[in-house]
Amino acid sequence: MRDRYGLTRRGFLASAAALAAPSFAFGEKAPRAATESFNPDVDIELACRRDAVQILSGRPTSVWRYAGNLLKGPAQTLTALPDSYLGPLLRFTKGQKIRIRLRNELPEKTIAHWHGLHVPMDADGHPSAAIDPGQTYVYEFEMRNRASFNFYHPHTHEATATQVYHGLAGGIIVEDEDERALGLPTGEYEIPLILQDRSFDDGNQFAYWGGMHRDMFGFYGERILVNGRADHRIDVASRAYRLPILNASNARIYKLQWDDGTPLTAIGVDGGLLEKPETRPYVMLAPAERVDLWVDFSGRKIGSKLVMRSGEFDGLVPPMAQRMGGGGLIVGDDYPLFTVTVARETSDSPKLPQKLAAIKRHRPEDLANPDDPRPIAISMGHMSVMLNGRGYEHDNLLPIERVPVGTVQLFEIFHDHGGGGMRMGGMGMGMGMGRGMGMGGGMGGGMGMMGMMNMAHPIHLHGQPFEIVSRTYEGEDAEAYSTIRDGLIDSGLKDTVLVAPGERIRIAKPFEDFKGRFMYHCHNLEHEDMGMMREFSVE
Ligand SMILES: [Cu+2]
Repeated sequence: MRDRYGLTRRGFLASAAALAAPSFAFGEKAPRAATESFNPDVDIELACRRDAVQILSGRPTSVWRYAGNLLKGPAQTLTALPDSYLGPLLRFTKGQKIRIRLRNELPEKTIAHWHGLHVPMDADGHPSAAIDPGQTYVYEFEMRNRASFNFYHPHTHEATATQVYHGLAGGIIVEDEDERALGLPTGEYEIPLILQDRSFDDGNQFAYWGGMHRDMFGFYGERILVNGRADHRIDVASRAYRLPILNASNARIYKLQWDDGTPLTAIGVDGGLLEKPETRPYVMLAPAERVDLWVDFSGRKIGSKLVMRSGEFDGLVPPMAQRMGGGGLIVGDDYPLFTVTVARETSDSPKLPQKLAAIKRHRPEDLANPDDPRPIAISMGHMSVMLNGRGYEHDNLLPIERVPVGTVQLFEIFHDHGGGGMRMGGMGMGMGMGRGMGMGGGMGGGMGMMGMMNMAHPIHLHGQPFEIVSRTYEGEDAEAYSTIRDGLIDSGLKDTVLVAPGERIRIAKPFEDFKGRFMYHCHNLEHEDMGMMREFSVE
């Protein structure tokens, strides 16, 4: 085990020896090439390469990054973020045929995943598709998603966390006609914000500290970076803005709130617009989750400032993990994220639409298994994190991981403190296991090792977004839960859901259009690399 993880950790150090060692037993095959019959509306080259950027004063920081080049398509397809290591903002339109040529100029294998997009398996960045240095992988797909804010990042087996950490990440905006018709703020009035945390060593280089604790609980950095910038500031006019926000941190969970107590108005989440705006005192944002905020600065004085903070919360991360990373920025404490200054006056502000979108809800009769949910059981043990009692293994499916194409499946995601690999394996994980597996008690405080290991996990399913059918709290620490509960937005379409200790969540997830292998995993990237990842075979 250690050797396997050790290989990955050395990877960023770019040793030729690491390259020579077989990293995983996938069959060698040529990377996917462009197909002549596919006539793209948009053709992009995306190189993964080393670079250096000025983040702090003094020495520049060495990074890995996506560098984009538009070969064909509208000029707005690629927007570079100024002075940032983050990849260009990709802007697509529903219905577009898209080709992306991913070129690996890094010293180790990589593959990119378009988080949130509903694409065929060979365009999804399955870990088995990872390409060697010098190779190019060609993705070709049609944009089926509705308007939404998505996330691209590596999905390299056992190296996702380090590759994202060193800079490989970017945002994807999908537009469609329904959303355009609403007249929401666009152009300079739409500001995507990508939140990450990083630690720096004395030489201004990214430090990936923490060893075994980091792998077990996730990496927590000491500085907040927004769009790759430290101490991020935004100048705005006195009018309404749209702020799509993505948490691209490896593990850190944010509780977004304005410093003056102004409530937050959410208009969208992972899978696009909500049916109507929702106002909350704060919004929880776990890794890979998105929230689309409507913020109206009308009536605010020129020169006035508003600070987005991450507010105090309890119960999501074990105390021993909260203080990791040198202690600069404790998870669940209150700290600033970015500052907005009202810099100029304007009177042409749009009005917030009271109806945003229609979301198709699945009725019980639409579900293939309304009375027998497929389990996604979360468990943590000593130096292991598992889903359904197993770690990651390509091509070794549990019966519940075989899904008929064209169906909508009910899942139940829960913390399984009673389950070790043996027990779950021994029970065979048959189709009828949805119930009775969760060990209802001991969810909240827990005891001993299991209590210490009790933490929240952002669970992500690839492919089409899902609907949250129910979220119930069965834990024993209602006080801790009350510090996050009002910030969970379950009304929209999601692809990642935060599962807090003590929670049991049911989701309805469609598997339409594409057969093949699609991942489900924890989006705490250290957990993902530790094996908290499985795959569905859609067949
Ligand atoms: Cu996790």
